[in-house]
Amino acid sequence: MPSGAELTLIADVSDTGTGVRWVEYSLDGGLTWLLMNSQDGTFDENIETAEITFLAPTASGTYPICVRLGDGAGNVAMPACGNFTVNEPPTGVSAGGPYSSDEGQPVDIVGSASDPEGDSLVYTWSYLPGPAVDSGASCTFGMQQLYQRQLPAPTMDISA
Ligand SMILES: [Ca+2]
Ligand SMILES: [Ca+2]
Ligand SMILES: [Ca+2]
Repeated sequence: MPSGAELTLIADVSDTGTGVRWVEYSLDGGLTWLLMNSQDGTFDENIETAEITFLAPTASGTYPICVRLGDGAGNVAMPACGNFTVNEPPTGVSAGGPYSSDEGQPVDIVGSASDPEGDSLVYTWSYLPGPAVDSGASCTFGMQQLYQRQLPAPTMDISA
């Protein structure tokens, strides 16, 4: 997910004795705990669903997330933990251009994009004819090569 995205955590919890009385979550490995809400309004049964909505951290990375619950007898369950990843989408995506060519002739097209985390990117191209292209003209993309952080430079043939 991107940084700052709204994230809803849903946890199914149960207690075999007195029933669930509270559910908490932690985003810092168990140092700080915050209450979650009961999906049916009250933690008063043996089986409950807890939920909470929060904003993802603003820095890229993998974060721990833990849930724990307490019953009516004062028992606190061992936390259950997992993690989630904050990863930004590519930025500065540009297809370059505008491009032009005679009918039947290839066009070299070069675009660019980058990723905040330096993730390997996969690119796809599509073609939208401009007003000077005859109706019914077709366009095919040639072999595409993939580069990290650099758009491929396929050839594009236009014919009519
Ligand atoms: Ca219990
Ligand atoms: Ca309930
Ligand atoms: Ca990324």
